[in-house]
Amino acid sequence: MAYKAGYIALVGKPNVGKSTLLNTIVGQKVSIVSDKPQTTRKKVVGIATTEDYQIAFIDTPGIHEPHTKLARAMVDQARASLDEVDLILYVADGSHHPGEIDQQIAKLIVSPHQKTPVLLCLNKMDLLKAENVERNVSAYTSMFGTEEYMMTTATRGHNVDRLVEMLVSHLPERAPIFEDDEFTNQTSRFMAAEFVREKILHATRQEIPHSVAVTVDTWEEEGNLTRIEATILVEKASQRAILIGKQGEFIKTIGTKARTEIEALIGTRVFLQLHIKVSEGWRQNPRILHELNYE
Ligand SMILES: Nc1nc2c(ncn2[C@@H]2O[C@H](COP(=O)(O)OP(=O)(O)OP(=O)(O)O)[C@@H](O)[C@H]2O)c(=O)[nH]1
Ligand SMILES: [Mg+2]
Repeated sequence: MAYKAGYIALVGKPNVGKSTLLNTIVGQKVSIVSDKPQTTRKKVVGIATTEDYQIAFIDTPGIHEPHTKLARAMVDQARASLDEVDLILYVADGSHHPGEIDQQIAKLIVSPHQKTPVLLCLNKMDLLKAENVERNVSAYTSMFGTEEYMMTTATRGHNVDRLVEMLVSHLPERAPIFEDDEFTNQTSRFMAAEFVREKILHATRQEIPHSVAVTVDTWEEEGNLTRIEATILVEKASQRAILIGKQGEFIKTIGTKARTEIEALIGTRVFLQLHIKVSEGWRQNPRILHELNYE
């Protein structure tokens, strides 16, 4: 059989499991995951290669109602991906009936101007009550105008292989686009910053997750040691105090957890130094968003 390859955009609401699905299929953590909505901020390319196919997935920020310049940039990133791909996989929380935002996204991707085929992944099947299966499946399939769907539990890898089979059957015959050992297009620097941000998302609640950005300022390789200095940007002095914690314990724990993952990623020992900077309203500041590459 001829080789199949192509780009697939993962689109959906925040927190439905797009990044979890991507990491499971690629077999590596290429996109950070948390229970906080709007975890993914920039589109991420994750590549899955086998002897029969290669899929370059574009993981996009969840589409929602944008209230800040950062959020608007995130929604634009997701929208812009639609034209660049061979297929769109709409990922939904299948345990919930579709709502207003699903309806709005459906209008966006099932319009006459939009020619890319749409397939459905109804995730979080583990949370789906048996009596709601038919009702939810028919609501999503009719809303997105497709009978091609798969129910999955991304966290347990359940049905993910069948989902991939469904996707591959719709891909064009094409030679591989990327090298077979490439699993992402992101730089190690960017992934390191994301790992730090993920540890902060996991350890904090309320407004902090949305107020945080991370930049890598220096990256020096000395033999088997990589020295990394990164800055955590927050919006208020009170958030800075929370992140530092009693006697600096909080930030220390974040650093240790992130360092372990960065070491696994780049394969050297890592010395990670974290700084915290208060920058009021950075999410509305075009200059800072530009510096963070969020536009
Ligand atoms: N119960 C259950 N939880 C899941 C499943 N898939 C993902 N999750 C959880 O849902 C939360 C959100 O997962 P993400 O992969 O970050 O979701 P996302 O769609 O990428 O979210 P954004 O980046 O914010 O748009 C995490 O806590 C995951 O562990 C699933 O199949 N079942
Ligand atoms: Mg995500």
